[in-house]
Amino acid sequence: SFEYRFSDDLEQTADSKARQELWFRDAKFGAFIHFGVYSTLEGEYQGRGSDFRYSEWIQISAKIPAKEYHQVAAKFNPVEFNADQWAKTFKDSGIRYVVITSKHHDGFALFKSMVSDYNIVDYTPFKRDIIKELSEACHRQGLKFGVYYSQAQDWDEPDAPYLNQRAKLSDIHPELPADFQPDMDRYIMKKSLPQVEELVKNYELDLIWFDTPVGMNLQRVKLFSEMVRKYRPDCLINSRIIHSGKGKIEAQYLPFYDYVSIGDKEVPTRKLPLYVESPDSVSSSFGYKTKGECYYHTEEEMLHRFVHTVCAGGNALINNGPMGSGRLDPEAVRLYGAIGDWLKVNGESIYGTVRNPLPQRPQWGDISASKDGKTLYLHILQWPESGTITVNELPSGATSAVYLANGENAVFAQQGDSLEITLPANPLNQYDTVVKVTLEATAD
Ligand code: FUL
Repeated sequence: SFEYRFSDDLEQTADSKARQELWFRDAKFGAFIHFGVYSTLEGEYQGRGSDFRYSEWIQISAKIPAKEYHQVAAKFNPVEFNADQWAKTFKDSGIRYVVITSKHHDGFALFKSMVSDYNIVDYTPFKRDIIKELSEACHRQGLKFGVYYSQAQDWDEPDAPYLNQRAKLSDIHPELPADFQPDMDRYIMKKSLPQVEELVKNYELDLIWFDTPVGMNLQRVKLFSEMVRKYRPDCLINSRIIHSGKGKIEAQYLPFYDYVSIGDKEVPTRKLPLYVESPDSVSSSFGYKTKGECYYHTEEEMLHRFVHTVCAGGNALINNGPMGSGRLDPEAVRLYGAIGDWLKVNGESIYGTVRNPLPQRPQWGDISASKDGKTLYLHILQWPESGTITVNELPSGATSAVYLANGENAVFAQQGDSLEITLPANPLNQYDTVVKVTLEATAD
């Protein structure tokens, strides 16, 4: 059913609208990357922690004291990391932008930082700046590049807000005095704001992806947003600078970010007041996970989630978790490849499209449309036993219907504002057969 999760009457401010650059709206397909110290643990530490679905949370799920986690970090050596090969793999799969964890909640930075030596260059035998190499490689491939940065949660810093139920602050920092009083502003001024400054100054960012805004308020949001705008005015900012991904969007914060990241692995099913991106993943985790429960989507599920997201008017930022060695997860590469193969034939029904302009989502699949509203792309996701599909409440008559898979005309008949297409016996694509319907007049 079509539900509006966010209040429907919100107006975008002119300011935020101006920054929602076309590249982002047209791109539709992004690669999210969760990579860090946790990638080497694969979801388990000394027999603990694998019951939690996100492997990047291992420090909390296995209650690893910061001192011990540092020892794991000091051995992080992803020698198989190859930025050009990563970027090429993404590009070949039809991906248009990349967002990688520059610092996740564990506090470890994948870039050279003068602010804290707890970073890949200063703290590990690897010594190479992964963010720099990947930014350059992505831009060489014509991909947009962004970083995830956990601005509020930082388990390495006792001053950062700490709300985790699986481990107490004293499990992670047993050295703290019993009367320790955390001071979030001290953490922000000492580490997270200066690191964001380093990122926006040094890495040619097209996008910054904040996350888990515990303790954030208007004053803190302003600090981060203004820092980004000052050095990189065209760099897009996501809503998790203040909004967790669930619940109402508050108008007072709209000037400080550019688009909405909805909940983890949530597929949007309705219209939203701002441009939307869905943070999805090829598996039930974001970081690479082999221990405990972890499932991967099938190719069909992955492609259907992607298509529904685009037809609801959003981008799919689909995550892969590279292995601790620096190699991409072959399962992720395979799933990206399946989407990529489909996009090679059906890409015009995705890139640069807008959401389904009709009042309903059909039973057999979903609908995307060209910007001028004159072309509808019918995505047949469930091949109907009846051998026909119907589209109702069309704004005008159809002049042609063509299968993108083979360029052949589809057999169609019209009655009133309904269009019926008689399908061949078998799907032309096993996951999504697309019919391109051209209308006489614009839908609005
Ligand atoms: C969440 C984080 O806590 C997860 O680890 C992951 O990064 C996801 C995309 O956002 O809120």
